[in-house]
Amino acid sequence: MAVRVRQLITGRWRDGAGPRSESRNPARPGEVVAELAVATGADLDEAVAAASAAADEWRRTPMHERAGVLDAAARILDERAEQYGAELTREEGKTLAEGVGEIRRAAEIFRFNAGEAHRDVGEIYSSPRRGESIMVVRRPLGVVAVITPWNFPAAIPAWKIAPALVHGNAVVWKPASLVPLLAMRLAETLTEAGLPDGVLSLLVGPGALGTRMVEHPGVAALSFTGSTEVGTRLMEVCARLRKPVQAEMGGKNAAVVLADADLDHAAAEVVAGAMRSTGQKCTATSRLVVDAAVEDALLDRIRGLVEGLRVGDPLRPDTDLGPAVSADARDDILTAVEGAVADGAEVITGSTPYTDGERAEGYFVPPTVLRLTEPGSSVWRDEVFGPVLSVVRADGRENAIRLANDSAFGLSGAVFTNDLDFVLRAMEDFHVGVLHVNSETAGADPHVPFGGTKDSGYGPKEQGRAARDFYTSTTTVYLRAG
Ligand code: UN1
Repeated sequence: MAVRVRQLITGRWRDGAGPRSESRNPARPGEVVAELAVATGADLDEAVAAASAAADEWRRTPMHERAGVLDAAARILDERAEQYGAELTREEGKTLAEGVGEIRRAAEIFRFNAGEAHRDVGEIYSSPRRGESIMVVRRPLGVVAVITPWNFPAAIPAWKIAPALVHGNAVVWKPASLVPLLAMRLAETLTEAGLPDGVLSLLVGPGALGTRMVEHPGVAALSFTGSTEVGTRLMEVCARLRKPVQAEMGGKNAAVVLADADLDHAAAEVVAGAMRSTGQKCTATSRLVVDAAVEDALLDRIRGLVEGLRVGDPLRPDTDLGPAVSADARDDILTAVEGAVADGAEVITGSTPYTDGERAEGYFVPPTVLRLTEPGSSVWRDEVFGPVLSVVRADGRENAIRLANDSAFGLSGAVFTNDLDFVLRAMEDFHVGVLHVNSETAGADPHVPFGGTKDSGYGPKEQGRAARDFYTSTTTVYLRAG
């Protein structure tokens, strides 16, 4: 039943030189999903050498031809969305609809980036000198390292790898060890689509391999998504070696609901933002700031919706909430909830661990809503990365904005109101990289910039046209006839 996962090195599929590893189904931990031998530093050296050798030919390949590979990959992903989506669900634990949806989303990301070949435009400036013009040309960075998390095993790698490739870079990719099967599926898709040997390498291995990858003299830059802790460490390596870095990290995203909001709509969006994908998104809604006048009415609605969520095997089509990704993740979430309750949080719903049946056997956690008497506790400050929503009451708009900004993070935020004045105020004063007005905090369209501020993000934004700024460097050319 388990799939044999191989590494992609020098264009060949083969075992890593390291020890055996596996991934398991978090809904049924007895079930091994994938088996592999992990990659080592020697594998990395070979991959980077092959990438460096392939990079020159790849960057000289017309952008439209590079885009053709991404278009073909998008078609393959669309054809296999059901199969790969089910595999994603088995390996990561999000629901089947979310798993299949994520594969289709990765296809859409490939298609958008293929379209960049039609849209690539440059800059020409007037010159103060006769007979001269000034232009800006772009070149790829060379071999870039891509390090990705387990929570979006297809979409996040797609939105890093696709722009890297279309702008002419070669890629060495280290995905999270929890999702090797999906990583292989994505890399297989690109090789089947015609990507030349060596342009992409897949290396599944321990965290230390990621550090080595970034330190490797053959690697020019890093695009990272993951925890703020690991991201900061890798950013320090990049700064020391003067390599460009783009890091997407944690979030502690707030939704603000004012008294004039449509409460049914706000409740549904807040619950979706907090609970979809078991809250395991850096864009998930984890804080709710609600105007005192509607606090009880909103919490009644939220409680009703959360208690209606069906928690169970994510492969069943009627499941709303799958498990946490691992035993450690489950334990961390439960510990955070216990700590909050010990600190005096009131449980609106959830919090009691499952003790029997399939939900105790798998890494399931109950969707939980906590009312805090005041902000500042750990569950308010620290990322929980699970289906846990912490609620505080706001007295007035000033106070609501202040509470929303009361975080070291600044990835996404939401405001629910029809008050244009407040919306305009939020656009200026709510310090987030992504602001939703009357919709939930998660989500990232492929054609628009994505990324956070404060502790959530560092370096140029991802996705859309913004991706080019990271994956290319510019030369300003003063051009005159000789
Ligand atoms: C989304 O909200 O659909 O790791 C994407 C994360 C984010 C991506 C979120 N970098 O959860």
